[in-house]
Amino acid sequence: MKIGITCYPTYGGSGVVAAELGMELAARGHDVHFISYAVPIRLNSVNERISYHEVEVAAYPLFDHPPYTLALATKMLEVAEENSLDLLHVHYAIPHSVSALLARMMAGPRRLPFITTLHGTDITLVGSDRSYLPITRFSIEQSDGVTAISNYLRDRTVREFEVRQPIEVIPNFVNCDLYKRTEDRSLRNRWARNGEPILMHLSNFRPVKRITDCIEIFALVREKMAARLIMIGDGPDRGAAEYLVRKKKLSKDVFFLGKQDRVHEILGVGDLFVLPSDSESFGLAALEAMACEVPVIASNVGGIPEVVTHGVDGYLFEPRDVESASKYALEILARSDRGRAMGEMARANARRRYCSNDIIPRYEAFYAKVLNAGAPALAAR
Ligand code: GMT
Repeated sequence: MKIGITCYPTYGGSGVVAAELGMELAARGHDVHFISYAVPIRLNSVNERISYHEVEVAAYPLFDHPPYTLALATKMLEVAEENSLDLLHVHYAIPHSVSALLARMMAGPRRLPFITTLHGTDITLVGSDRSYLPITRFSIEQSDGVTAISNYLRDRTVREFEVRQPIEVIPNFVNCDLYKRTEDRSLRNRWARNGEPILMHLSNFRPVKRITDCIEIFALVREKMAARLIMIGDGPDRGAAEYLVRKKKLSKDVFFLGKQDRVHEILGVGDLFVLPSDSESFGLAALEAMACEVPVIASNVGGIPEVVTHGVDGYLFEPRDVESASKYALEILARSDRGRAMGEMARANARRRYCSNDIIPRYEAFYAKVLNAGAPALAAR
């Protein structure tokens, strides 16, 4: 198949999923065309089946807000025509599915179906802003196929948007051959020379992630035992988190690594992953940690309970309850055999339910279903 993929290319789970999906599809023999304003994060594979098409938005003094949605629609059509794309697959509804809808309309008799994958804040935050709701609902309903990355997100979309369109749940996935325990001790020694346990967090540091709670949880753990905290990523709340680290005199124990490309290697030395978000439709970073045999403590919100099983491969706590979170952290870290056993369960569960080898064929099957559904209409033309 020839597939056009659009996503937010900068830091964020939906861009990661789109990039990983494109690379996996290319490895399975499909031609993948990324259409976006920057090269998607983690798109690091050089492959003749992967192309990148940059969307440039013309600046003009009249445009206080350059019309990206229109530039994207134009580029989608251009790429589709030049490369005979079979379909477009957009990640994050706003505004990508509106652009795809315009591209499909402009394509005229040449059929250009599009699939929208819902990721989370496109529905839970942005989509619920009343001003965006009608157009989000319209573009979802106009999609030739819609997927959501968790049951929670599917149910919430149906409930709040009252969409009639069926939504198929195709969960996020992890490449279990790439994401695994890092045996190289030198990487671990970089941060924990004396064998201190390592807590980790990975996100885009937006307010919804509550990264200052990671610091609060770590501070409570640190009162009881030696430990290190590694913060991977960047975003608006980094300054507040760094300030809190200084205030609590933890600068020697907490490392802010910024945005990283090879997160699989870093996660692979962790002993505990911390995800205290206020809201999370899936929690891809938690899954990636689990594949690396890292148990997770996370807030009991959204789609997280579909990924992390309380008491088996991690623990769940009420959002903002840093006291309970720190108790769970200590329970895992104070007994390394318990932590290891939970880590092994975490990898086993990640492999069993979310391995890319099993999930990518579900996207392929969904593409085929959408293409076949359109075939009679095309034949009738
Ligand atoms: O976390 C964010 O705000 C970024 C957002 C995105 O779309 O880039 O992440 C969402 O999609 C991820 C990938 O599917 C999910 O793992 C995250 O749970 C989801 N974030 C939220 O729902 C807050």
